[in-house]
Amino acid sequence: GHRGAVLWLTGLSGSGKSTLATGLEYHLHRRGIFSYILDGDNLRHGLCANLGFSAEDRSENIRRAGETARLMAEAGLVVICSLISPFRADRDNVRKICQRDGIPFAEVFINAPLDVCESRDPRGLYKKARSGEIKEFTGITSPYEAPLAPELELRTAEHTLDNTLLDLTHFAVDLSRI
Ligand code: GGZ
Repeated sequence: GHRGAVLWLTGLSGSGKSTLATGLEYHLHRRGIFSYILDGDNLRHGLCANLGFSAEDRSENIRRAGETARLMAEAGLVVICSLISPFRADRDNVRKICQRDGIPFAEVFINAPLDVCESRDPRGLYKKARSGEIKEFTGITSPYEAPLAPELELRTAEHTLDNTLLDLTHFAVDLSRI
């Protein structure tokens, strides 16, 4: 068996959060651990559909994702949150919300240099941010506050996906171990 927990993946667009979240879900499932992914891009089509990318809206986005994660973790799931979550104060707030209820919480810094993320540019968003077509884009025209003391840091530009995924999976298994 395992207990509910919240893994909070934070990092730039293109840093590898969604890829790692999907891979982690697969590996946890193979070990009989029930998980669920809360992805920023996904939530913004439903629960957070009325939110944009101003600092205020991002904070509210993180608050809603965090409260949802807490509820799902209370139900026993390992919740994998994949959001840029650029502000320290917002991430600290989610940590408090979870820890207040005795839910294991871990901030996981998906760390890749901006130039690497920008060269990946899977959806062409960095290009649009550079041309001014997208405003307030994280890393270009909106800040990203890197975690100061994350429980785990993964440097995705320096390691293979398989190795990073193994590290993340072992960490998640430990966090949810009863
Ligand atoms: C950052 C943006 C923006 C702006 C659209 N800034 O990498 P993606 O494309 O596929 O996923 C990103 C997603 C970010 O949503 P989050 O909810 O994770 O952001 S936050 O935690 O800051 O609230 C990105 C896309 O939306 N996207 N416009 N201006 N990312």
